[in-house]
Amino acid sequence: MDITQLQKEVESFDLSSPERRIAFQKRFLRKGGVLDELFAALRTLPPELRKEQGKALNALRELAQARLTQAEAEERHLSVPSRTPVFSDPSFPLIRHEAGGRHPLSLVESRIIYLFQRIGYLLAEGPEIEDDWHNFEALNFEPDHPARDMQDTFFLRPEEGILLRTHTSTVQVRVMERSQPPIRILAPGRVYRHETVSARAHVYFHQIEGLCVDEGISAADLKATLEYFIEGFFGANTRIRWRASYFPFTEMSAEVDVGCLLCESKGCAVCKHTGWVEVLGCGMVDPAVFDACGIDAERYTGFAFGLGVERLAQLLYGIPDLRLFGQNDLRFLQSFRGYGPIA
Ligand code: 2NM
Repeated sequence: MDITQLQKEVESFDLSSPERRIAFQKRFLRKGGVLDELFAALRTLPPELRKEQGKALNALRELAQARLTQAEAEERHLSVPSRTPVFSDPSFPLIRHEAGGRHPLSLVESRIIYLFQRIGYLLAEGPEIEDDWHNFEALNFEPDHPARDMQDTFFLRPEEGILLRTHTSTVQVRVMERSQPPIRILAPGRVYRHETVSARAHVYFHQIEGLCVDEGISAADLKATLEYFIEGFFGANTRIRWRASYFPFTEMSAEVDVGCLLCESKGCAVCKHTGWVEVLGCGMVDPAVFDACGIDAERYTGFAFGLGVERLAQLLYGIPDLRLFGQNDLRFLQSFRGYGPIA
């Protein structure tokens, strides 16, 4: 039987009804059809013809199957998928689906939290609108401490001492009020200060404070914990400098500087030509704070620390102006696109 003739027949066969399609299947695709016979006859051919004839028969069978599939799809009002877009208006503006990114403050916050969660710290949260007791009194601020002034703190209801928290130590106070040691917590959040907005200061910023309280906690624990953190955050070879300091809520207070990352301590605007930048404050919690919060200061000791998220982000990414964090300028934000949850 002539294959070219059969191909023409396959191509022109009327497939418009189910009956016609069954007839088509019987003639070409089923056992006992022409193709089946021709395949069987291959064995009788001389080997040099067998290969070519086999190929031609396979192609014909595929063609028959494709026509049948197409006809059945059309019957169900489904077209066989084509490469032509359903919506094709060449004048229509291209719709770009761009991946978003995380805000640099969120990246830095995650990185800090990750490092402390690894050594057993739990997260704690509290309100941004606070009272004088949690923000100042319990933290051992003297009645006439300058931070308590309207000049430095946003009071919402001055006569009742209702204010916007100036640090997240308020959260630590709330945790100590309602629980007993061992306590190991991290309190991230937004805080407010009455400042003139500039490249270096803002009316709000983000802090992470930590607190560790148990029997026998010493300044050695404080030092080891914070050096672990700084090496994890900035890298193992970061230069670290400890300085004595003062805070109302700690007795033995210290600040930690790292060798300026931006100028490699050669001197620049960020380190004010000293080669060092301050990254955190810390100390051993004053027993007066434990007394105020209902923790037995005879039995327990603890350390606390506070760090500024904007400040660490500035150092890590070399950001020159604090105001960039709050302006949602896409040119700034897009430079962090694609950074993972822990940068
Ligand atoms: C700092 C520096 C030193 C601090 C103290 C406390 C509390 F509530 F336990 F007393 N929370 N955070 C602390 C200590 C914060 O920030 C620069």
